Amino acid sequence: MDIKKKSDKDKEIPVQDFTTCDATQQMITKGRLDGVDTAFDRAANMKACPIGADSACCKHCFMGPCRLNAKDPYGKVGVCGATIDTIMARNFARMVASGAAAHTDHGMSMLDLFREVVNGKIKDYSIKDTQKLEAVAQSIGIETEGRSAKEIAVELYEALESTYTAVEGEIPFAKRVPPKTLETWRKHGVVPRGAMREIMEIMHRTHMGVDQDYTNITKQCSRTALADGWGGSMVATEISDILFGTPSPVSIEVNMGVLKEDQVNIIIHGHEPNLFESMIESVNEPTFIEAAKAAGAKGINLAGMCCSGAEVLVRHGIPHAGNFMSTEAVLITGAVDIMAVDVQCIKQGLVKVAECYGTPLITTNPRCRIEGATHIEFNDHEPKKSTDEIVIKAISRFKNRKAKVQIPQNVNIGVHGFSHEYINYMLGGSFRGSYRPLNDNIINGRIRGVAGVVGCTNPRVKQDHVHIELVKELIKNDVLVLQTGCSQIALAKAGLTTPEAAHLAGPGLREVCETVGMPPVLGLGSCVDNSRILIAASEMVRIGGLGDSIADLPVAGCAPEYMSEKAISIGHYFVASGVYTVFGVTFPIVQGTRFHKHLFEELETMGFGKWGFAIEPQEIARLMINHIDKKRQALGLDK
Ligand code: XCC
Ligand code: SF4
Repeated sequence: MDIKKKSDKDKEIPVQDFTTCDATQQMITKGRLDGVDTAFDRAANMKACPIGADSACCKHCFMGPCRLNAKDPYGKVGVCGATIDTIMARNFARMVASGAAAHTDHGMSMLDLFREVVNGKIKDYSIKDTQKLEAVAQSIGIETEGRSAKEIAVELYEALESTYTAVEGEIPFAKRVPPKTLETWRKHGVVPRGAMREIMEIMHRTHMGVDQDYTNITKQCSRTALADGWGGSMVATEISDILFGTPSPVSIEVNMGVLKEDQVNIIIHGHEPNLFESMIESVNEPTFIEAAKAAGAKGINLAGMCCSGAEVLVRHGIPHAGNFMSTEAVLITGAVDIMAVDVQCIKQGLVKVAECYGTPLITTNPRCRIEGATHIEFNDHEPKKSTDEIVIKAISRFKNRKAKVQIPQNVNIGVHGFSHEYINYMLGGSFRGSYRPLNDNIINGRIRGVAGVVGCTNPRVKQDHVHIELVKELIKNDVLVLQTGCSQIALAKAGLTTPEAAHLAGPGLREVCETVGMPPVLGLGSCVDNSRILIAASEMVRIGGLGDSIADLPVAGCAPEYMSEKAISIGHYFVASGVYTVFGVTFPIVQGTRFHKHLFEELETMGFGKWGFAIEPQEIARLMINHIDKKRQALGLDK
């Protein structure tokens, strides 16, 4: 085992300051004894660069890099003359481009798979949900009456391909946007064409010496982010539902206690559901179950982490071992017999931790190889080939387990899988349900408004703490909370995704939850499933009584512990769609600048949503609730 020498400078922070997750605390403590450090320790020992944190530097050309002074932002310009506003807007635009690229590329992989399934070249997957296929097709004007699933699917594939490739016009899912919202987008020229075109244009415009008007750059940010939310992410969600099934509520075990000492434990971590779906098949092969037993195990135990986990948690009820800041911690248990990853949010630091405990770390995607990890490429055309090989490796690691195993016994049970279709059904009480009861409950004030609380965990703030305290405060104030991604797992571990958690809600929300039998906190899935929130918002507009556009709704969004560029893209597509969106931790901007004013105030006056920023959960809740109340007032709901 590789023992790390602590230098005097390394501060040993109490684990309670790192995370509120008890299991993760236990494992960081164990890791310290084993000489293993994690991103928590590294964050504590590496101060964030203050200039970068303010986005006050530019390295877009080699006359620089240029550093401006956040304390006197207009005192200086870059060598080329770029102002602080240009520099920050360009940096922001490239974050949006990267985040949008991640989601749209993920969506494109799903679409590639869909194409090969539809044309019969892939047989290991099939169309599982034809009802959803028809609904998605109809939503973009494809005729479904009297046609076979195959005919509809072929046409749907062709239409959705333009989400990526359209050089002009509007992406197909623009047809789902409430008319008034779409009108605002058209007026400002931000309706996206294909994502490839938008991302290419953003990279061009942020090159040295091109777009040097922060408002114009922001427009391209909006257009690109919308190509993510209403484009790539939405395609990822809808196609995954069609291929793997639309989620409906299931009771699920979450937390590190889902690992089993006497079983072969396999963890899948990353984002794209195809790997996981194939792994589910592999671990259920009788021959492998026999082999595991022959190796002395009681069986094979499959669990997910991060968004890969969130995808199958909502579709198949597969247990979830933890969110982003627990991925190193889970390896410290010594109980993980293999961790297989695909793309996004996979810390390079996992290699070292995995090595310490003799856990094979397997990369599977050609787009994501990691030095020191073993690569077993996953291919949609023969998916089982790689997942079978991974299972065999896991069994052999179980047989030869050398690391001392210590599994935290924490397990929490929650109900997840509230696709927007299901919310419709649940509230309407029939398959031809509707959002009418939700709107009615908002209008009559039982529900004050709806909040989306989403996104990552980040070692710069105490893991899960901001998510949990924020959500508690929101529901206490009768705000219904919708969740995705790592945030949803934080609340699941805190026990708030159960119907019983209704007792923590304010009287109005509690009554609604108790009547319907639903939790006050609804888990919708992974981060691409934020598109489900967009659809839910559009439905609320369509049903009526809450204004004509998404910007009129008494709703707000938040990513209180975000860390990724994807979160910036998500945040910006919510803003561009009309939602007030508050981010925590840090915001890459110099406060008090014109670009700051543009994002945090002016966008709203143009008919969009706007950005907000606060670190403390109580303060974030106050901002969100104030906004919800402002919208209620404007709708004349509270006299
Ligand atoms: Fe990654 Fe999606 Fe963030 Fe979690 S929430 S840390 S992006 S896994 Ni999406
Ligand atoms: Fe400096 Fe301008 Fe070059 Fe940026 S583009 S590094 S501000 S000279």
